[in-house]
Amino acid sequence: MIQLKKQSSWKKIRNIVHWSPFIQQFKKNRYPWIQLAGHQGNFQAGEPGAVLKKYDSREQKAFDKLMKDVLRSYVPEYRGDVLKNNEKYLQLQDLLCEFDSPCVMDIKMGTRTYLEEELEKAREKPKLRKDMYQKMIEVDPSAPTEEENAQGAIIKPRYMQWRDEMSSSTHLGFRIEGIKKMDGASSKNFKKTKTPEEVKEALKHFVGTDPEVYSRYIKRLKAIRVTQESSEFFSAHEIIGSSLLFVHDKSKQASVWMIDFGKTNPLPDHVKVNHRNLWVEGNHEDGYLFGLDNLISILETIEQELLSVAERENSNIPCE
Ligand code: I3P
Repeated sequence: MIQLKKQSSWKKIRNIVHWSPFIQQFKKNRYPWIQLAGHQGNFQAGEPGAVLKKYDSREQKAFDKLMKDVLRSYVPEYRGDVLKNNEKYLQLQDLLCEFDSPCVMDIKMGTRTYLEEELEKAREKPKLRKDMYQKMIEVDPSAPTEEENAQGAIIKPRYMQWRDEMSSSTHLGFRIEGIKKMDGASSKNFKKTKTPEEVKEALKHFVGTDPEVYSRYIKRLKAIRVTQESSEFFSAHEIIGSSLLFVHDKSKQASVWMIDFGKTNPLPDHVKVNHRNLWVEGNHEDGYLFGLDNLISILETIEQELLSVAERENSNIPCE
């Protein structure tokens, strides 16, 4: 493990950062790094061009394998572990540093966001969560059962299943977790963004109206999909709660990476998944590729609509 060197004065200055739930800004706002989803407080500024993510042994193992897999170019580079203030971190490539005022979107992939082992654990030892009950009634006060209302608490799998069902996860195999626009405004208000139409509107809000940016995103997503289909890592893991991070900027640079492997588990020896089949407990299917197929198809629909509008405008045919 690398032990971080004593800080230089430059690093000290750099580390005097402003923390907010979603935005950490330094270098006079020129180098924003945003945590759109996931656990707050999990990240720290790293060496230039790197971020530090709180160590998690499952995620570390996944990154270790990914660095030797065909998917390597589609995930942030893993640069080993570091100790900072007695806390262990994974040092990861900062995906945003090449962009100028980037727009960022986090899309959580899959038809479910809990591992099969979480269900087993909850059955053996059910643990009531007041915070999850609160989060549930904030979105839908009518969602809890009478019993849950009386307890003022729910168990985690119940919350996670409700969350997947309320959003587009269960039906489309992905959901928008957060969006940060160029001006810095960020939103995580997508818990009820569920139908293809609603998702389409949110994607349009994020990408805008330039077909070229859609085309770059679609190209990259297709490259990710074809690589996943041939990846040893991808075929040997249940990939839960993992996201695709979308980044573009005003120069029309646009790219996507796979991130967040804290709930990516090696499959038991005898189990095979294709990431598209329906999940039934025991088959470990995660619906990742089912979601990616849907996501690509929605982006292609938007791109086609924009291209037809442009064509009509160019040929001066009046709109219907
Ligand atoms: C959280 C979200 C996270 C989950 C977290 C939930 O709900 O589902 O994925 O962490 O569980 O609270 P929400 O997005 O509605 O805020 P894990 O994926 O790590 O389980 P937690 O509170 O137990 O960390």
